[in-house]
Amino acid sequence: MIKIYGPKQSSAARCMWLLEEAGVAYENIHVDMASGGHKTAEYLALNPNGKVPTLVDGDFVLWESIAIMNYIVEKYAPQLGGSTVEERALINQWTLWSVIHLYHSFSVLFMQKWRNTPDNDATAAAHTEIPRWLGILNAALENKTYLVAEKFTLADITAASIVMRADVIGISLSEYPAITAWLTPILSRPAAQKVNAA
Ligand SMILES: N[C@@H](CCC(=O)N[C@@H](CS)C(=O)NCC(=O)O)C(=O)O
Repeated sequence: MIKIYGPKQSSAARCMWLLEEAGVAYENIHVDMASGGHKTAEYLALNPNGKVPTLVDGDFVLWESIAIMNYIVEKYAPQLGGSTVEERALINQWTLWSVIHLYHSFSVLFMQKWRNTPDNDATAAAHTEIPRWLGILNAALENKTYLVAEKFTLADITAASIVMRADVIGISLSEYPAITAWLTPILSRPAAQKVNAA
């Protein structure tokens, strides 16, 4: 059975959400990040970055959440990966954008919670960047139900898995009506509820 290492409150959540959507059985392996479980020799042997998530599928080991999600889509849920070259390219565009820009800025604010001394420059930069990223996402979602090709895809899971944490970092989505109109039904999907509500 597939194993996903990492807590549901981390980037591992989007991999598990996708597995739930795909109807693939998996085991979530607890990694106690508070006590450095992601920095142990045993874990570093799987993922030398000391970050979560990591997927183990039999003898196959894979890290980086987007690589993991692409693997799951290709192997188990091709319907979530787009049906034309253009759809797949746009899905790739939004998944990469989500982790490179959106996740990066969100994670800066997350990390401040754990720092003894806040990094004021990084915090200020994130507060400048996040409205820009959310503005781009909001514009892309105007009059649309989903990000790509008017169907639910990997792109929606990836972007939503990050945006849904806005309240945790004190960011209001009230100025982004197209985002909230998209996010609310997506987070109500049974697969999302199973992972994110826990
Ligand atoms: N690009 C990586 C980012 C992974 C990442 O930053 N994971 C965080 C949790 S959401 C982590 O493990 N942080 C612990 C650390 O950096 O020490 C991915 O998408 O898999």
